[in-house]
Amino acid sequence: MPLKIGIVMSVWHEKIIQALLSDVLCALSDCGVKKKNIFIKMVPGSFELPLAAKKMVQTKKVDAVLAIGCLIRGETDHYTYIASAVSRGIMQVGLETGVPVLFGVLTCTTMKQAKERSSGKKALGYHWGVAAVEIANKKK
Ligand code: DLZ
Repeated sequence: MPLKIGIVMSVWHEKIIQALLSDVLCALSDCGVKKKNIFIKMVPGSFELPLAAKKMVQTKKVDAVLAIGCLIRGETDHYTYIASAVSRGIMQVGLETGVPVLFGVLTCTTMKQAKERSSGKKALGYHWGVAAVEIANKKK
């Protein structure tokens, strides 16, 4: 059976997210995952990623889900609450469902850091795509 990969992604910091997604899709293609087996769902912000990941597992029967988001620290504690809730939530979905959910959420202090990690030498999207396929294959 071919691998089915779910992607849930936030619309906050859209350019960063699109750059990450582009590299993820490139990696999935290089790993032989067909477009028809990639399911993408957008959510308003990173806080909504865990629930979207859970729904993706339940409705699309995917072999792995990659949650993509970008959090940038602001002046208040808001970032800390969201980053903590999202990381725990994503892990919890994986533990509850048995389907791997990968943490593709940038947690940055500045926009410069986010740009560096979404495109260029330090970009993480391609790595996340390959990791999704590796862990999905292990699960199978
Ligand atoms: C509200 C908010 C803020 C301030 N910053 C970010 C961010 O940097 N990255 C992100 O993905 N989402 C942010 N959000 C939105 C929250 O994740 C969430 O969508 C709202 O609090 C509604 O639940």
